[in-house]
Amino acid sequence: MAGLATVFGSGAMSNSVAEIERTDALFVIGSNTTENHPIIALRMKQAVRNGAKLIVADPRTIPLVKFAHLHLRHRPGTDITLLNTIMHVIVREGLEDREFIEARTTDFETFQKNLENFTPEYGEKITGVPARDIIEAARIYATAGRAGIYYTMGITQHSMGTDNVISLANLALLTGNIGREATGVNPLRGQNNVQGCCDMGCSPNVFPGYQSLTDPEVRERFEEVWGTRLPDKIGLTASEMIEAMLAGSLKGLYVMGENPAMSDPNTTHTLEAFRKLDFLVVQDIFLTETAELADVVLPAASFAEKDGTFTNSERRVQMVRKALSTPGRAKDDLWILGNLTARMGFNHVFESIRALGYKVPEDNDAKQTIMTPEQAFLEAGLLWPGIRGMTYQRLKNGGIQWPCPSQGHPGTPYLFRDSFPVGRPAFRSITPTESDELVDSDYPYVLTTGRILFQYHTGSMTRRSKALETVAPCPFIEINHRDAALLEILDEDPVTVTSRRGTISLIARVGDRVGPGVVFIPFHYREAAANLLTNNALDPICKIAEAKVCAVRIDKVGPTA
Ligand SMILES: Nc1nc2c(c(=O)[nH]1)N[C@H]1C(S)=C(S)[C@@H](COP(=O)(O)OP(=O)(O)OC[C@H]3O[C@@H](n4cnc5c(=O)[nH]c(N)nc54)[C@H](O)[C@@H]3O)O[C@H]1N2
Ligand SMILES: Nc1nc2c(c(=O)[nH]1)N[C@H]1C(S)=C(S)[C@@H](COP(=O)(O)OP(=O)(O)OC[C@H]3O[C@@H](n4cnc5c(=O)[nH]c(N)nc54)[C@H](O)[C@@H]3O)O[C@H]1N2
Ligand SMILES: [Mo]
Repeated sequence: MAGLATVFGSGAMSNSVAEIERTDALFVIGSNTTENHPIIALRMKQAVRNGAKLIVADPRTIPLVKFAHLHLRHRPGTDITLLNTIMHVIVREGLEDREFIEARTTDFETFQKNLENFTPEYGEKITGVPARDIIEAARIYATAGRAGIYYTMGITQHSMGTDNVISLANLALLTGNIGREATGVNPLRGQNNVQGCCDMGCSPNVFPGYQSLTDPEVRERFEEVWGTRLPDKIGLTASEMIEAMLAGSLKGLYVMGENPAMSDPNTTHTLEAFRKLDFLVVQDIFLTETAELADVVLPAASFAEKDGTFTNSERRVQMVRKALSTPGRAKDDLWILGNLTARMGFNHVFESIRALGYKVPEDNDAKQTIMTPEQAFLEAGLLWPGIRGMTYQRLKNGGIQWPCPSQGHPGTPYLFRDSFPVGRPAFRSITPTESDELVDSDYPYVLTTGRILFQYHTGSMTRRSKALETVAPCPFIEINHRDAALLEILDEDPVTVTSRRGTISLIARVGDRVGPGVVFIPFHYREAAANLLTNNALDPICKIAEAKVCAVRIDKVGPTA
């Protein structure tokens, strides 16, 4: 059975951002789009103005809810039950797309059978969403001509994150909402070039272009062009590296453009792992909390200070051009890596350039020791047909969406029109599992963490901006007014929040943004770092940490009434 996860393996949107305006129904789940993808949110609002129906499934009343026909405010960690229940209703009411199911999928019968117990009443009991709303959501999504799913970290950052994503794929396949314009399964990516990083093989199991490093033929091709032997064993994910550092099997680490000392869950555990390293290099544009721990810090250039390409959520490769000169002794990332590998005596650069048909200077030391961004891009195209048809010349006239296999190819706005890379994907029955840490009498609140509009992650960049600090200067916890009343906490009161892993102090924001029993803290603020509280339990398949659910206690600071 071809795994559904590999259907959407690149992590990119199946469809394009511009298509959002032409959908008939939008299902936004676990994505605070207005705050975290404001430009995409504008398209969603336009879709609603054009007559589309918007369903938001989120434990918090996020700003997008104002535009929604339906808000499913489920309990954090109950997405699978919610989705299975929606699919139960679709099948019960005969709203599934039989033609699509027969032509393009397999294993529907077993799948359908396994949905039988997920009645709306059962769904309500587990998720807290009224049964009638679940029924309405099923009808809106399944009867729309074109329906798109948009999801982000509310879906993935769970110990069952992979199963959550597979459930969304099931939903799209069930209704034939994939492989057509303005439909699809669309993860809105996070960092500005995270898609480009994945495309270029920044995952432990693949080379550039999602080509498996355990496939000997693939490996041979890369070895030939790169002129070196390559490992045939899958490496560690970033989250697994922490455990390997603690175990002493990983002794050296090179961190580039990441600040794990603040962004990884369970900070105390993370810092303990970092202290065990023999050697740490950090390459960043600022001196971060992680850089403070490093043996060597390599100052890098920011996006505005270099040439190259960035790839966005919709697989669009776009050129960036150097607009500012680099401050101090900072150098761009490619320059640093090129020089580092050159000093290690490695000149694969010239092997691959030769393979591209470039004339390689005889005295390559003197003439050119490192690759230019354009050469690196050409080399990537040599090894990955998905971008082979793109050149800097073409990209100068605007971005192009992969796959773009040849010079005359216009690029691909949406995927899977005629087929899936895995052939006919199988429906996969997903049994709900519980979050790793559940509430109890000692830690009675579910903490979910995330972002706000005015700050970016660990704040290494945004907290240097006076304007942003004026608008969003300090950490806070969102708490429902009913819980606040029980705890005798008023809006703006200082509180402490404690989990099994740590304690932080911050102010309370009392209201109705979260439901009773749930609290939210943004993870941007080092003075009350949310990751001191979070759980480092991992999804067993993709190894993402459960940043979206852990159990906490809240205490009022100062004299109680
Ligand atoms: N301003 C700003 N924009 C950003 C970023 C930033 O730091 N600041 N970061 C960028 C990056 S790298 C990323 S990955 C994206 C992240 O973008 P988002 O995923 O939109 O951001 P989050 O705030 O992490 O959480 C998303 C939503 O998940 C909901 N949620 C919590 N628990 C659950 C659950 O169990 N189920 C469901 N369905 N929903 C749940 C939260 O209430 C929240 O509304 O944003 C990108 N954009
Ligand atoms: N509790 C909790 N924790 C989370 C999450 C959550 O929702 N809740 N979300 C998780 C997610 S989705 C993400 S993406 C991570 C983000 O976690 P990180 O990636 O660790 O956070 P950032 O603060 O974005 O760090 C990026 C660093 O890159 C540097 N940088 C910027 N541009 C360049 C460049 O061109 N070159 C180099 N070398 N460096 C550069 C910045 O200065 C910054 O220090 O956090 C994760 N952690
Ligand atoms: Mo992210």
